Amino acid sequence: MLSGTGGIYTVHTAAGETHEASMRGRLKQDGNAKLAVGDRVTVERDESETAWAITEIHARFSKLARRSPSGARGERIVAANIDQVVVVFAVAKPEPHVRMLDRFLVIAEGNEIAARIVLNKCELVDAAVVDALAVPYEAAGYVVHRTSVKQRLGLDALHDAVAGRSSAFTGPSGVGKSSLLNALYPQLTLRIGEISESVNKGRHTTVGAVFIPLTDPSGGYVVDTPGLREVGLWGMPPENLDNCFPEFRPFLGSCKFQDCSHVHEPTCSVRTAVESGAITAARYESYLKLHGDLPDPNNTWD
Ligand SMILES: Nc1nc2c(ncn2[C@@H]2O[C@H](COP(=O)(O)OP(=O)(O)OP(=O)(O)O)[C@@H](O)[C@H]2O)c(=O)[nH]1
Ligand SMILES: [Mg+2]
Ligand SMILES: [Zn+2]
Repeated sequence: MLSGTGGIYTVHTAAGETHEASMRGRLKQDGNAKLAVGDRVTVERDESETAWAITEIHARFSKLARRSPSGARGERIVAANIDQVVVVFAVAKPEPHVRMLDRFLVIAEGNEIAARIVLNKCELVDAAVVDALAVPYEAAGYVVHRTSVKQRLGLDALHDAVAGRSSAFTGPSGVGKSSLLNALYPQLTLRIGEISESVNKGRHTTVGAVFIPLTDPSGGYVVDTPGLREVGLWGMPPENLDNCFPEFRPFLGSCKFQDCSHVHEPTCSVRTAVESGAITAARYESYLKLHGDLPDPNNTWD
């Protein structure tokens, strides 16, 4: 399922055709709420033989979910059946916020989906500034792509990384997600935002996630998602957060306390690793901030 609004869904078939389909009656009650872009579905001609109906939603191998915005209960599924999340930030215009980058990464890790990072608009600042941003993430084990759509830098490597896979492009508004996809696949004509230079604030140009089949010989899909101003971690238990920082993993389990939060406990291997430089201070600070923000698990309403 590529996209859908108002109960009409665009479905891409194995034969390469696209159909507009609605949900078959018995699936309707709960199906409309559950269907996400990327879902694999079965379609059949409906009773009238003129339209298509979705008759079955298949199990997902992955889902990218985040917490529903402001107060609403439950999770919002951004996309289903994703192989990797491509977290896009601009090195300038808009200014990158590493705390927010860390939240995007934690969401991917929490959903057990591989993540890579794109730092776009690299032509706007010195290479040293880009490196300063990139190095902590490379140290954490992430691939960091340095790109410029404007100067067509780094696009070949990014193309190789998305060909043949299903990739969700996420990140704040105005960083160039749609621009990158258009540059990688010139047949795409995704809408690009015109950032007002004076305000320097991205208006949300992309509305609603769209699954896009790639014309690469190796196939694959990309998902262009609307930029997020704020990313809420869905109801993640605080004790799972440490595992969402891949560079913490070698140290987990060797703290003095088995349920160590790595915040204040004595003889904590994570904090020792921060002191020795094996974990960067910036990433540890993000961990502390996120840990403090996560709701108390005893508050069952959240
Ligand atoms: N200087 C510079 N500007 C870029 C680059 N890539 C994209 N832009 C500009 O950044 C602005 C936003 O680009 P979009 O592709 O619409 O950004 P987006 O991330 O898709 O934004 P949303 O759809 O709102 O989430 C546009 O004015 C682009 O022309 C780049 O490499 N360098
Ligand atoms: Mg966009
Ligand atoms: Zn610890």
